[in-house]
Amino acid sequence: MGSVNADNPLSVLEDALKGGITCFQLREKGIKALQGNEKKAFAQSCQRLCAQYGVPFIVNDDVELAIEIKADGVHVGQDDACAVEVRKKIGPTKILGVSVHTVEEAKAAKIAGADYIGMGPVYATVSKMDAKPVAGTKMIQEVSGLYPDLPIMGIGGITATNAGPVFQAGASGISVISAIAAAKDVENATLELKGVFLQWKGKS
Ligand code: TZP
Ligand code: MG
Repeated sequence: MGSVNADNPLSVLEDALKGGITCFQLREKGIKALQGNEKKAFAQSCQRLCAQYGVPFIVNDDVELAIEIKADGVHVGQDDACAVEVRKKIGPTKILGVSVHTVEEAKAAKIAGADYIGMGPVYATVSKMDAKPVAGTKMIQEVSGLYPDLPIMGIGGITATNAGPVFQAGASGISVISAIAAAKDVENATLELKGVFLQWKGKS
């Protein structure tokens, strides 16, 4: 997570759940990433916590793990497994998220059966080393105009202070790492982000 809270990720997750996150995605990446059974055990700990709060638990990249532990869904990027194949593997009811950067990719994700698309990085990010160049909100605006029924999650450098334009461009939600995971008070930081979300989307 590249955060001051990285030593205790489960307590970060629990505080974020208390603060009101509505979805959690496990991104186990980097040189210290857990593998094999350790990764599975950690994933299941996160999954149990999410279940206690009634929050969907999604696995990034690792389709097989998601299927094995009966996660609520999977998120894949353009360089990961093909979204059409992932949809076939996980069946019609699990959540499928796909990262996209262009209108064409958004269209393909929709056709593949994506439940939502992730778009970014909206702003500069310190959490993804191989992130694409900063995209701003223009592409979100374009894609939300073309596919108004396809939920868009803005991602990349989003905070409570700069989230407004992301919603204004048509995003249904925001995905964050550092604004929550690196916060001194994780629950409060989450509440603050939730407040911005509710201001724009007006639901709980
Ligand atoms: N994809 C695009 S930017 C990003 C990902 C996974 C990282 C988002 O992290 P942060 O800390 O919210 O910028
Ligand atoms: Mg990926």
